[in-house]
Amino acid sequence: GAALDELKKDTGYLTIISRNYKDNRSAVPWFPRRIRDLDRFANQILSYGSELDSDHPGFTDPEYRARRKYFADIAYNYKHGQPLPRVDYSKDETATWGAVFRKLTELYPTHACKEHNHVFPLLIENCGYREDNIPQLEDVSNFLKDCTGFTLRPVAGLLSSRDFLAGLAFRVFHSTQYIRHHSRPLYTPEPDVCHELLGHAPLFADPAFAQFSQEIGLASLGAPDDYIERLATCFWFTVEFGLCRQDGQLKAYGAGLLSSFGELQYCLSDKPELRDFNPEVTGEQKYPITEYQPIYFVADSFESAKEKMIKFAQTIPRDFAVRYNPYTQSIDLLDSQ
Ligand code: HBI
Ligand code: FE
Repeated sequence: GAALDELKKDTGYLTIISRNYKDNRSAVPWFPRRIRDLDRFANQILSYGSELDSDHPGFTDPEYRARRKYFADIAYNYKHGQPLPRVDYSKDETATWGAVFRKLTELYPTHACKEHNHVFPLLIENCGYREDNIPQLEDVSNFLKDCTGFTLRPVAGLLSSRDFLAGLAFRVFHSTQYIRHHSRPLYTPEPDVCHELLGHAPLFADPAFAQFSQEIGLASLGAPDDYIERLATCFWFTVEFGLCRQDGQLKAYGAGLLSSFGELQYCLSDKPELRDFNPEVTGEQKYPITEYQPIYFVADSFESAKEKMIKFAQTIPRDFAVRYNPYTQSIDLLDSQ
């Protein structure tokens, strides 16, 4: 169609498809084609990390707000290829991490999936995961790169679903670097370094999980808004709140569960409703964001979840297909019909 002709007219990798696709139904929404295109997301933050809501635990703490500004500025200025800035965390910040680390590591042996339990000792050994130390994003990113090619990028605040998912197509995970307010160590209304490093990072070291995550990202590139919504919902019920069955037992693999002492216990109790993961159905499910999930979706394996995601991606209306080229770290476009 016309959109594909537009794509082909572009010389090589420097494609800019359409920035105002909302006014033009046949246009393809812009998406990053090269890994350094992700630098553009830094100034498209929905809410900058230092702007706190009035009910945020750190709202009235000027020191905390200044600290949040410091982290937001690091991320805002970060460019692809640079080392991730190392941060000296304060005594208070490290104590907050310690409280979270101590509680969660009590539960992992019984509640976390086997992949998480396999990787966690490696993070202790290689990346400074300890009760008295907040690991540096740079060390975790380098470790993940060796395992699966995943890397971390600092992010200054909340990205749109479209931008956040696009990063995954390049095996890039946008990570916060600040920590929650010390007044409520087991509560955070937003992602923080505990959520990213205890919840997300371990699974990105697993090859099958990394592939599954990248498939969600690839499916999102140039997809219409209603499909971005479905993919973001699939992301929510897998990468954030997914359960899996392993040796006949239910285990948690979602980062929202692996970083919440309360919900990690609740999700494996008899209270929530369980359904099988299936992108067609899961992608339509409504969910609360401020309370424990009433419904969880269960995957048989990351391999099978990945296969289902690839099949689902083929139902997305796009007149081109995408391939990640790891040699150039860029997206190749293919005629799909
Ligand atoms: N942005 N920085 C950041 N971190 C997230 O975890 C995140 C996001 N934007 C959207 C999002 N998560 C999800 O809710 C899905 O929409 C993908
Ligand atoms: Fe998350």
